[in-house]
Amino acid sequence: MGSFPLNDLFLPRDALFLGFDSSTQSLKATVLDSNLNIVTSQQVHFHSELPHYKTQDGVYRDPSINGRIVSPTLMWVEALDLVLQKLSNSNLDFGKIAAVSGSAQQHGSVYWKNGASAMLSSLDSRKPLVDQLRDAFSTKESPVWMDSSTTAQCREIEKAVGGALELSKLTGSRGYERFTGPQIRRMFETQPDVYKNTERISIVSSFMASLLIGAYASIDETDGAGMNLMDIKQRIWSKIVLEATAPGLEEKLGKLAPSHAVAGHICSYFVERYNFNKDCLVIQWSGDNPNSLAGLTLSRPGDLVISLGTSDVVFGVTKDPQPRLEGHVLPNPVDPESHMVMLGHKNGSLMREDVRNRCAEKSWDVFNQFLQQSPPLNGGKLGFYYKEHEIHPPLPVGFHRYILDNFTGESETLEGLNEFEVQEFDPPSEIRALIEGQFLTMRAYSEKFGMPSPKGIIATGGASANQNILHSIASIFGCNVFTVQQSDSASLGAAVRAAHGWLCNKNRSFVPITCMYGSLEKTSLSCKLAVTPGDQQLVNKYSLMMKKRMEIESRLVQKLGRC
Ligand code: ADP
Ligand code: XUL
Repeated sequence: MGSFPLNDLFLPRDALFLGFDSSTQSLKATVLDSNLNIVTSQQVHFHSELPHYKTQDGVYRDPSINGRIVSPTLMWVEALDLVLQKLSNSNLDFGKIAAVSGSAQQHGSVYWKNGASAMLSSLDSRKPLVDQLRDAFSTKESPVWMDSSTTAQCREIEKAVGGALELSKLTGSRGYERFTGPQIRRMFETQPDVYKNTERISIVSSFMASLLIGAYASIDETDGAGMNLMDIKQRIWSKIVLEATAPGLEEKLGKLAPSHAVAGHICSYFVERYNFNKDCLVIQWSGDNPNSLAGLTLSRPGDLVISLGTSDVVFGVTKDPQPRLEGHVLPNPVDPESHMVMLGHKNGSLMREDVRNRCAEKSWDVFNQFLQQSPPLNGGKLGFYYKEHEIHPPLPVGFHRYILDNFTGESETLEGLNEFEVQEFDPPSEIRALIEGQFLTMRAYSEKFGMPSPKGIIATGGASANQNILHSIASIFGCNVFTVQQSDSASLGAAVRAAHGWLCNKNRSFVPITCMYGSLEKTSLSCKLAVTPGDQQLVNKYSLMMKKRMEIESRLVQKLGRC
């Protein structure tokens, strides 16, 4: 465990640790005490509480450019003051906060205009941030993870480095449309003046940290792995990929930093406006999925996390990462010895909301009643539902419904199992086809990516509040499903990382995160069993259905696929 003075490694008794999550639909904040128990939490929902930005669920979908999806950068700035104001109204003693960190939606990028660092370093605490940073960006619209307009750039970058697998071996992922490198290349190609007028490119995590320290924060090595730009082995920018992406890029990106490092002290704006202590540390921010991993104390080998936020994501930890054509390898933000393996699906909660609104009177209760009414395996009804271009599988917007002829799930092979396409299902079948489809696909891709058959799954994110969805996950993956006290594990994990970064700083070198835990059951990080898998026969039947689904999917990809 290293040679550090264990006796000194305690979090100060009355210290607090603040974690944010700047996600697609909201900015959330969670405060932990030094026993890692939640003291308070707050959030700002972009769509309803900042309506003047006119976003739909936090984003703009550009009707004139296929797949272009952006968010207004200033909305994130305004949300920061608003959530701090809410925390202040709840009588939080900001003076006790020893360290702050944060999570952010991964991959999204912010373009700071030439001269913006001067604005950032001279913030006046009497005026809101948003009024002082209106002119700080060379484009007001930040491309976000939902964007899929960069297929050409992905292929160009892959080609320049020797192919998709080569890019994956170098950076942890092949070229993905939402990753920041292809996004930057597209900016350089389609808006060269914006690129030229940019002195610094942040990703959403380093952007929010920059606001807090009043200077440009480094990109952390974990979120940096979501850019298709970082050499995953050496954790430095990869020269060959930088060159394949855009000229003069290294200078605009700044340096990388480990996730546990201090980004800086909180700047005077926050000290004067909210009474933060001037010694409060800002620990490097990271991506929402990596920080969820920190908040969920994923330690048992073979456990997986399924995050059900705007996106559906599955991830786990490995000591032996093998970058492939599908999925992502990222550094583990709380353990330099291991990596995180991750797979994302774009059509998560917003797709479920669409089907709920169309088939279930816009009510989760009705949605759940229909899910209970329809039998597991759905009488052989299978659906593919994409309201956005999907990542896994690479299929465009569209819905496809099939019925498997006389499907019982009893046979061992796919022989003689035929399907026919239909135009619609009744509402209960539609809802079950959506839910089973989402998690059969997730299981199939996680197996393809070499993730182990999970011994247990921790479910998190907004939709993990739904027991019926968790039931389907347990039956399809064939294991227990656990939940945590707070479905927002990203801001919780950020607060944990704030405490961990504070300890590492005190120790002057990395400290294993387990040193902080004590008895996990007594903290807000403990998991509880939510559902069990049911009978093994059903799991086997789902395995057969999954194989059939993948066969149909591969035909769909051949016919309609983008990659
Ligand atoms: P993000 O962090 O990506 O902004 P969240 O983790 O906050 O997203 O999750 C928000 C989503 O949670 C909403 O879009 C909503 O569809 C989903 N959600 C909330 N409650 C339920 C529920 N009871 N059943 C299913 N989904 C739910
Ligand atoms: C992960 C991804 C999404 C965003 C959503 O690769 O694109 O999960 O992080 O916040």
